[in-house]
Amino acid sequence: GVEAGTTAAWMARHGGMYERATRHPFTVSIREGTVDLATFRRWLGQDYMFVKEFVAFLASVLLKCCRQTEGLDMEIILGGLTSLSDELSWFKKEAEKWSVNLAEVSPLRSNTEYCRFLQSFSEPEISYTVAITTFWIIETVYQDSFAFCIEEGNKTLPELLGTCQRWGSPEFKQYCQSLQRIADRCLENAPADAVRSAEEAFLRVLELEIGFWDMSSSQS
Ligand code: HMH
Repeated sequence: GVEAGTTAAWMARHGGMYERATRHPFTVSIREGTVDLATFRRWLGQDYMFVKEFVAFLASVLLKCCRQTEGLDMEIILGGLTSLSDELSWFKKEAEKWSVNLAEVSPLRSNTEYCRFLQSFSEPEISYTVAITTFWIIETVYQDSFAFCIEEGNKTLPELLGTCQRWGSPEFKQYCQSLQRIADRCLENAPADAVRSAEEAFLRVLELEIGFWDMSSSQS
């Protein structure tokens, strides 16, 4: 199963970093019902910008998939693109609900840094293995973070439950697990240097996710 793979070994080896990304004070404050709503609005505007760049990233993952592998991966990635399309509509609706003017949002530094990292995947030299592993961990950080906000004992505000369910739902978890199986299969068959690059990208994502949460919750 999923548990025996390379990605699970990384999550164990880098457990501290993974925990910092998925149990960040910002998302924990959502779960505790103490989140500052100005902070939530800032996250919403910044994440909308991020997701637009994430679409372009996923297009590059899809392209590498088509060039490098056979099998059912393509359908799962296409499903991912469809769900990002829904996500963009969701952001627009949610922004209206929270009176966030998306046209006026400009990216903060950590967001720009993360987007630059995503853009680097358009280079054909970056392998499908590294790209799909990166995609998996990006989605998984959100899945794990927001699932915690709707787990037993949460005091999440009712008006934030929709956001948490978007990424915290059992369906989204299953989707992340199917990405994990693809990543593990690729990693099993990849040369050692590709595995090393994928692990570096995994750690870089955790770092960038922590920076993204920090950026959203900092008062400056
Ligand atoms: C910063 N990471 C960030 N935003 C997202 N929307 C996701 C991951 C997952 O979709």
